[in-house]
Amino acid sequence: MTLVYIGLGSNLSDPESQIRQAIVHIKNISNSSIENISSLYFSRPMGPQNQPDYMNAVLAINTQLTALELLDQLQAIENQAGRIRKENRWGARILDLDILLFGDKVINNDRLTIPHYGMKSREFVLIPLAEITTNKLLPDGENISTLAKNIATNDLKIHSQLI
Ligand code: A4P
Ligand code: MG
Repeated sequence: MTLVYIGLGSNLSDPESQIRQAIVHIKNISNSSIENISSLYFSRPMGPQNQPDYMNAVLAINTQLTALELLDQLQAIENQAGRIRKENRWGARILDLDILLFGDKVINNDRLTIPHYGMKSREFVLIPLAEITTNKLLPDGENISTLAKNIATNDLKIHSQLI
């Protein structure tokens, strides 16, 4: 079993219900179980500002899948939500599911970069992640709670509870 952290984000087509629906689908992934779910957060867009605000959350699962098998499952859930992949970097999206951490593995291949390349600079990842972890270290030794405490909140707010 590997403890995995997944970041969820949405800013189109009723973001709150996209995230709630995604959690239902993640619950149904084989050989995996949900261990913890952060609050649902309201966040300001990173990247182009001419896009709606986001909803973000982080959840923890225990899985027997490999990282690539899990990525396939998460991309199927994104596609099922109607996600259309566009060229524009950091643009609006119905549903984004990112693998933040996969145990304490460091993975770099053509389909996966783990830890997620942007997680240390994103308040909408670090703050929900810190909510559901205690004194957890990244593979490079940095402490998630410390990173979360020191990052600018950029208006990040708890919107509601997911459990
Ligand atoms: N990939 C590599 N590593 C991973 C990983 N750890 N987890 C590959 C998931 N996928 C990973 O993904 C492109 C490819 O990345 C995948 O095929 C997979 O093999 P994608 O989901 O199509 O692309 P993306 O998510 O649009 O990538 P991009 O443009 O880097 O977006 P980001 O960095 O995810 O940022 N503002 C707020 N407030 N909240 C947000 O959630 N999100 C973004 C998107 C922009 N602004 C935001 C938010
Ligand atoms: Mg993504």
